[in-house]
Amino acid sequence: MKKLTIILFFLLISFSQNTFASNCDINLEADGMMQYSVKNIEIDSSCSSVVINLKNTGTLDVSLAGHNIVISKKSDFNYLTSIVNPSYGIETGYLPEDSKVIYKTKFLGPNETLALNVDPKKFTKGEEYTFWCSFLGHWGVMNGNFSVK
Ligand SMILES: [Cu+2]
Repeated sequence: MKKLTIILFFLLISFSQNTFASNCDINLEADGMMQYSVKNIEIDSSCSSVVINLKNTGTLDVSLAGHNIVISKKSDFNYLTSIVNPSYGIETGYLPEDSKVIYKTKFLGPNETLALNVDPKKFTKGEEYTFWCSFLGHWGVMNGNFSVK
């Protein structure tokens, strides 16, 4: 009986860890049709950090159709898209340093991946955020809702 209790205890522990991980570990794909695989990202404020794993599943070279992820307030989206400029380069996501950018990554080419570490404490519950791709011509369709619960 004691053995069974111990086994059940470890099953419970591993189950709760799996449940926890799914909230703190998000897989996001960006494809050749300028689509993200996920349109809504809700992170859990109980995660000490959240990892967003981004993969470009498209086939076009990064200079023709790179994909990345930028996270900002929805209310800053129009301003930030207006300052996108390729002269800033692939590594910067065509964006300068700006306090309205909460997170941004470089552009990925075909089959490239990256892991973005996100601190839930940088976000306010109830505020509307958006994640989007800052490649020219992409953010009109490549965007989704981002929130913290
Ligand atoms: Cu893109």
